[in-house]
Amino acid sequence: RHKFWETQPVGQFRDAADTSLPDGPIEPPTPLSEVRADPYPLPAAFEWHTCDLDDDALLVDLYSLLAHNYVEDDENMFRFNYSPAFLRWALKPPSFFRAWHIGVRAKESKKLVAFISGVPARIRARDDVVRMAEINFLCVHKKLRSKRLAPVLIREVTRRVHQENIWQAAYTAGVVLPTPITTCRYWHRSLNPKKLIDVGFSRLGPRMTMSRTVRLYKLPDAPLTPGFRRMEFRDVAAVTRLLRAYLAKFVVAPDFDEVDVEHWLLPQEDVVDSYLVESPETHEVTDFCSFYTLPSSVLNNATYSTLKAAYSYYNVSTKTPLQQLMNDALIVAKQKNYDVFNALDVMENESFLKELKFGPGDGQLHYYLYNYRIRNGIKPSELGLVLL
Ligand code: NHW
Ligand code: EN5
Repeated sequence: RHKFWETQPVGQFRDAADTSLPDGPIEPPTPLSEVRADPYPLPAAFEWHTCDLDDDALLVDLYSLLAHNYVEDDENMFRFNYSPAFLRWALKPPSFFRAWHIGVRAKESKKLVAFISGVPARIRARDDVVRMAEINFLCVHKKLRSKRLAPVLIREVTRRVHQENIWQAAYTAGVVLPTPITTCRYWHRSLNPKKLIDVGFSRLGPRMTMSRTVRLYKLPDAPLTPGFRRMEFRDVAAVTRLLRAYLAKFVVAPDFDEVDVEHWLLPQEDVVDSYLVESPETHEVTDFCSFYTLPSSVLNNATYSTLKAAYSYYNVSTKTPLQQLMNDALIVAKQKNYDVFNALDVMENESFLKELKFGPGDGQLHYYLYNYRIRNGIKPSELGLVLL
């Protein structure tokens, strides 16, 4: 059934019933001297190209490959449209490896036709903090599909990760592979319902008119919580403390330090946004919320070409109720002209989704670990990890 995945150190569907297998690495590391020294062979017309994301021309080539060939919804109405600035942010975190930004070009035209990437991360699974690669942006040009190029890209990124003495990885996909540690659902909160309906992202509910729908999703003009403000550089230490304490509650979560928080959570216009509540009395930072910006191209619509979507990222509440905090996040997203606010049912998100008028989407997101077994998997609410 899975000619490639059957050969890989991942939980196999046939082992699902075997409770004797322990949590942790599926196979031990091999000596670095035994890691294959040269790249896997590609079909003759293609060559590997390690990408330099500081090169604006390369970045635009990667942006275009993804803008035309990356993930679509099941009815091919929308396609993710990660911005160049977002890609640079996502692929150049602290201590990133340039060798993990792997392109495939046509030898003759030098056109970029496929890509896969990894970035380093420390991810905790139960009590075990593991150095991993987060694998993302696997893409093969539409004209080169179903030729078994994806397994070559995956083997090549695996080889380059192994060269750094890293033996585990985390990744997500909309498709089912052997074997998810958990399966999450996307939820969507309309901010601009008229546009969402016009482009076919959502539908007018039964017995609903457009004006009733617009009223249903109306939000206040400004955040309601006293002390709610945008995160600044001076907040990095306080946010790191809040986030570390919170993420400790989940079975699988990143192990963020201040350097990570500065990169992943300090606001960058139209890339990532973070807000916090600073107590007006004590000036203590008590709550935190964040979202990243990922527009989608609208395919085949005469009026609109893009949907501006915010995706819930990491949120921590210790004093302001999570629902109130997320309502303020919706308000700032609306102020900033986002059309929709998306969230997964991870962490404690279930506690506010229905109350804040999110509705379930038609997409799922499966989470995977490579070469790390978690017996029986976990629930979405036990997952403290959001990948971009
Ligand atoms: S998920 C988004 C993936 N990208 C897209 O969906 C974009 C649109 N689609 C495409 O570009 C986020 C192509 O359809 C792709 C497949 C390239 C997806 N993950 O070349 P063939 C990520 O980026 C398997 C993993 O003929 P294709 C996460 C499939 O099951 N495997 O197909 C990436 C089959 O294997 P099987 C996937 O359609 C994580 C084989 O590929 C997959 O031309 C990567 C068929 O290959 C997917 N999303 O190209 C794994 N989709 O065994 C990282 C299909 O079933 C693992 N396949 O026969 C860890 C590595 C690091 C380890 C370090 C220790
Ligand atoms: C990520 N790093 O399917 C890796 N999106 O629900 C790739 N549906 O936007 C992961 N089909 O439900 C890929 N509107 C997995 C996601 C791929 C993209 C995808 C789904 C997620 C999505 C929308 C549009 C569906 C269009 C037709 C959807 C309903 C919204 C409605 C709003 C009002 C309240 C009820 C729900």
